[in-house]
Amino acid sequence: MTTERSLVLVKPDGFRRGLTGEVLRRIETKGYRLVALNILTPGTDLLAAHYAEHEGKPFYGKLMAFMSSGPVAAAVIEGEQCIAGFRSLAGPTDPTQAPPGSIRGDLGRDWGQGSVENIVHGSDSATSAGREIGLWFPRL
Ligand code: D4T
Repeated sequence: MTTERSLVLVKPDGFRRGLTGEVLRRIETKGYRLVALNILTPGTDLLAAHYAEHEGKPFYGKLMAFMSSGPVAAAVIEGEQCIAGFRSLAGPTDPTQAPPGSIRGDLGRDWGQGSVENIVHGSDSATSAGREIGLWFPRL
């Protein structure tokens, strides 16, 4: 087993609705360790780097507008298989389809805004985690 780190974001919808503590509670209750925490409103450069793989896609503009609409809570979490483990806690991308019990299923919904507001982001691979932690926590 190798200890992994993952980047978790409580997105602007989750932060605005006061759900940061609930998300962190689920992470800690699962048994993962919090390594770093920061509250910030991400700028365009950081978001463009974070979402580089989505540039040019039809939802890119709305995604960028949503993600820069207010503060996010960025966290680095740690634990064996925490990348897959947190993706499982979060549930699938679409909060309407995400099952009850998952963060997106319990806390998220479609607000009719045209952008997917789904409470959290979690890195999807070890490569992404390394890249994303470097972007959001350059001094870590
Ligand atoms: P993130 O990266 O935010 O954890 O989300 P996912 O890993 O679950 O989903 P993703 O990378 O496919 O999408 C990134 C981000 O874009 C939004 N999105 C996605 C959107 O607004 N419209 C869409 O059609 C899709 C596919 C939601 C998450």
